[in-house]
Amino acid sequence: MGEGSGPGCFLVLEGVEGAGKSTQLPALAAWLEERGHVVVTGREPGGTRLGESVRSLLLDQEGPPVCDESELLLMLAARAAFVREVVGPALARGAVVVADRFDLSTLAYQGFGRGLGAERISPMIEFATGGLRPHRTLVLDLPVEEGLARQGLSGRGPDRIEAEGRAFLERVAEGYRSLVRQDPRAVSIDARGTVSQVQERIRAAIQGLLPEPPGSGGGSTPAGDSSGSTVPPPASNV
Ligand code: Z5A
Repeated sequence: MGEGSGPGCFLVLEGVEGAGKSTQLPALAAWLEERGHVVVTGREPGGTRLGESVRSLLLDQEGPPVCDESELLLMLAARAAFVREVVGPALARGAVVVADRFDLSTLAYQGFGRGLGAERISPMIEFATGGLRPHRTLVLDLPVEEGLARQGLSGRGPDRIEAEGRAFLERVAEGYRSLVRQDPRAVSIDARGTVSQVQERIRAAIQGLLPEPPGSGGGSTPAGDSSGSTVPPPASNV
């Protein structure tokens, strides 16, 4: 999967709760479409029927008890489906894929947050993704406290993982910082400031990475749609 990921470009937004991923993703997708790219978006866990079922199972506070190991395996089951049903086919036809979370979430939340160990779970992630990695991971960096305050203002209650509390989220945040230091494809984006300031930083961080948009103009492609244009390849993935 890694070598044969196709001519598209795979971008991922990451970060702690409330960092602004879900706010920034549609704005980024719209900007890419305006520039003529075919854009496919998705979230993790989710993005496929299996993934959305796993999402409800894992995040619903009323759901069954889930031990840390089951949580990891379910996240990876969802990822395996997302890669094969959505990301891989979209990249093969030259789309720009923008995902809300991917492999760094597992390393940060399960590896660092749950303490399962990033090195120990890395080969499992690689098995689930078939070696597919994003061309760029944009880690929205916001102090945990600020993210929680934003979440509080949004009025949405915490999901099962968010309910783990402050110490857990601090381990996750520290995990992200450590992962960015080690991963040349990951960049830290200052997520403080206004929505448009953060969007500008994200756009700047993907400059030079995007393929030429198809000459006939772009447009969004729903996840899983097998139509779409082919564009020249960006830097090879994996
Ligand atoms: N998880 C995992 O453990 N392992 C894995 O492998 C994967 C995931 C893939 C998924 O939840 C959960 O699964 C997540 C990690 C775990 N759980 N936790 N905890 P999710 O990704 O769907 O939910 P989330 O990370 O908690 O997303 P979120 O809470 O929606 O945060 P966000 O998308 O980064 O933030 P937002 O919704 O865009 O913004 C939050 C609020 O702030 C909202 O009211 C905005 O209007 C506001 N906002 C956004 N930007 C700004 C700025 N710049 N200024 C002021 N206010 C802003």
